[in-house]
Amino acid sequence: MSHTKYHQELIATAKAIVAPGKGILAADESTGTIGNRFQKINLENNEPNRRAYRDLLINTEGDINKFIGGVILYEETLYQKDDNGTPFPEILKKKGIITGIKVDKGTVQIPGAGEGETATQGLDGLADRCKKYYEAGARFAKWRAVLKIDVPKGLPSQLAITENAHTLARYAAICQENGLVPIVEPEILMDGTHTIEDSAVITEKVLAAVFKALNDHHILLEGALLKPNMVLNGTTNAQPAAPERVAELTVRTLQRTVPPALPGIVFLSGGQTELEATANLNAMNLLPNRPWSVSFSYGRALQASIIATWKGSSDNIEAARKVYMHRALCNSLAQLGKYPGEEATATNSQSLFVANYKY
Ligand code: 5MM
Repeated sequence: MSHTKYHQELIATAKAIVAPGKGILAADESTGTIGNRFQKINLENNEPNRRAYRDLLINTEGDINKFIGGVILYEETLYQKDDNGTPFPEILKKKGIITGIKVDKGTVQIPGAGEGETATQGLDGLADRCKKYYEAGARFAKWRAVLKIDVPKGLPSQLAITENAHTLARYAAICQENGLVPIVEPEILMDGTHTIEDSAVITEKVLAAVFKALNDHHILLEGALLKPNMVLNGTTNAQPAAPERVAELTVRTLQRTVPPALPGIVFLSGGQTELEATANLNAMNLLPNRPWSVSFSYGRALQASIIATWKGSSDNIEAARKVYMHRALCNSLAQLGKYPGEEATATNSQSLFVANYKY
């Protein structure tokens, strides 16, 4: 990229987020999405409850900053404060955790494309919003594009791939111009009857298009991160593939498409269980030829058991924080290829581990 005044800062920020043992907590659920999560614990989706939940995560003490390099927030959370009146980004900064912000405005059907094929909105006014978010303490951003696989119908269509690659690149350029490291998230949904081999072919095609667009738009790869899906069996195809197979096909796909200039690949979990997401990440980090940090940016796979433990009650905050610490530690070890399983992790760290807990 031609040189924005943030050139060196972007490179340093991207590198710090994915430093050894670190990944990202994606806590940027929009109001509707967090409502779906709260519904599972019968909790009303209102501003005080959303603030209380984000406070639980952000005000977790101790070693959390050794495992979590960045937290992605939703706009509402970026401007909220804890009970002492300290803005959330300031709390994260004190802990050495970098604040991120979701900047997309959701998806809409692409007219003329396949059924359910979407474009992501939010480019209008994005530069101004990035400037405001930077002032509020954000140093990286996230934009989610969504693609779906339907092999008999030929989806994703070329139109959906081209549109989403282009929009991701436009978003990334605007972020870098304004000091935010862009996380580029082309999520190919795991729903469907496709095989893991189909997923590999399509993920390779999509990532190749995304990196061509990033190059066309002069993106500074050293100051950006990729948030892809893992290569998996479709959810209605079969049982989940073994971690070794997921790792083999996912790492092969990345080797074929992602330049070594990119500092980090931070996977989304996409509906995998917490344990699957950790085991698959660990298996990838046991393979050779990974020029990038291979890490996590999990939403559901970090938070499902935290929310289930919290249940919306202040009595459960400490227990929920221990669950957060445990999952973050497991994923941190997986990022290093040193995850020994749930129980051994808990024993070694004396962290809270609920035997037979159903993740
Ligand atoms: C945490 O959820 C993020 C925002 O979702 P909505 O736009 O639907 O509110 C989402 O982009 C998330 O960061 C990624 O999908 C990864 O989360 P998962 O749960 O797949 O790890």
